[in-house]
Amino acid sequence: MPKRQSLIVVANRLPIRRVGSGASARWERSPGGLVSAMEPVLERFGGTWVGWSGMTGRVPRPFSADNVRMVPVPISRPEEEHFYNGMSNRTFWPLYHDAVRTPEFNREWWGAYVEVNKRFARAAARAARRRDVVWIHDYQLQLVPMMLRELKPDLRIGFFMHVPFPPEELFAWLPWRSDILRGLLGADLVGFQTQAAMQNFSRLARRYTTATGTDSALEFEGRTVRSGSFPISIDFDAFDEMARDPEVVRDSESIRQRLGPQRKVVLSVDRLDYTKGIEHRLAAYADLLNRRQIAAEKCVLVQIAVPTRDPLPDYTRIRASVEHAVGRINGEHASPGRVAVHYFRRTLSRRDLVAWYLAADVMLVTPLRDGMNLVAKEYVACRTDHSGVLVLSEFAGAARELRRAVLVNPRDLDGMVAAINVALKMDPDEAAQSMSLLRSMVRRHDVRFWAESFLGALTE
Ligand code: ADQ
Repeated sequence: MPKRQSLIVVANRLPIRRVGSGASARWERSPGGLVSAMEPVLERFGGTWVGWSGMTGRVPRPFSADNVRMVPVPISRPEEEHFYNGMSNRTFWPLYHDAVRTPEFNREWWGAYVEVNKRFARAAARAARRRDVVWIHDYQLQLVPMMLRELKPDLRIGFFMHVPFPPEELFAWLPWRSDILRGLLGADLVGFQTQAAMQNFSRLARRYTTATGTDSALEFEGRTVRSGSFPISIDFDAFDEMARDPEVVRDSESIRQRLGPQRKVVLSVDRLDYTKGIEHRLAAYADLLNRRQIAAEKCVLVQIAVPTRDPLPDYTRIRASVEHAVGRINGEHASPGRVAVHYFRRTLSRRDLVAWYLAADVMLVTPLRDGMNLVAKEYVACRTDHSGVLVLSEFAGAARELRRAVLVNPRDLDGMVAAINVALKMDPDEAAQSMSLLRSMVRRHDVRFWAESFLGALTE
């Protein structure tokens, strides 16, 4: 990116969050893939981050933290309900994930979505100087590109969609489909995780707006809008290095000791979200135990789940259903001091997460649909000795790149059972060969590569 321009990141959430209260209140880096992805870019170029603080009370004035200027955008309590819990999480999230839950369409939510997107666009316009580069992120802010262009036509505007972009059969359900496409077409470059998502977008734009052109370059209202696939990734070196830290290695050995040193360890790590296929995975594991293809004495499944979007009914239901399934499996297969499935509902530190990745012989990443899935890449980066087998859903964006994983259709119970069996019994040399190829793939295409490819394409 040329030196004179600075970068403005616009995302639903700021990369920091307020913790503690009263005199001890302070800002802390918030966890998550987007923050890790953008951190190295902003550190290098400096810049501004426009986002919501996650609180609905009074909003702090813009301030600086770690070479980044933070611009908090206010969101009221009713807007949190309509824009965030409603339109973002009960309309777009399920619709863009193959409608695995029925999306709800509500005019009031839409009204709040338009208002909040306007506020983000105005905040970005105020923060940007002539010809700055603005990078807008994700499904909560799809109207911002065009709103911002109308306020400041001289900016370079990029948009990246972290979640899938659905085919016409699903997208056409949306009462505001043309508005969303027009919003996205305000960008100079629209990036997606996969080629398929990019093609869905371009076809829909030609069908529901006046755009013409090819999948990668559309003509719209006298401008060229490019689109492309830019698979997001992780900071490979940071995970690799942490996995070699002697203390982390000791922690992982201690985990294995406590689980039973002779047992194979099968691990899953997800947000407790209905798109992640946790129930299907537990059903497959239960089937293996019921049919005595594995025994709880020899093998243990560990499911680590981060609480997420707690007040929403679909999330309360998935939690109850996962907890019911875990209880049922343990009721039938646990023995004193030895459970068949461990379930931890909590957020772990990066170090603890890496210790778990190191402890796992088999990693099950089996979402029903996922834009990319960073957990799969993190596991690979932590397997410094090239051991371990990744079982990966065909419906995660990551499956386009991680072709040497054991690929599986999470809805195919027999296929899941077979895949877990293959992973548990894989010859160590074959596993090492696959892991080595997976590692070089993620090492080459790390998060810096992702950010630089996108920004390079945006500013060329
Ligand atoms: P998510 O749906 O959140 O991201 P994912 O890509 O797997 O899914 O990222 C989850 C992140 O949370 C990972 O970095 C993981 O380490 C972390 N995490 C998971 N469980 C944890 C736990 N118990 N404790 C601590 N950390 C935990 C969305 C899209 C994805 C896309 C990303 C980035 O849904 O498809 O890959 O954005 O674009």
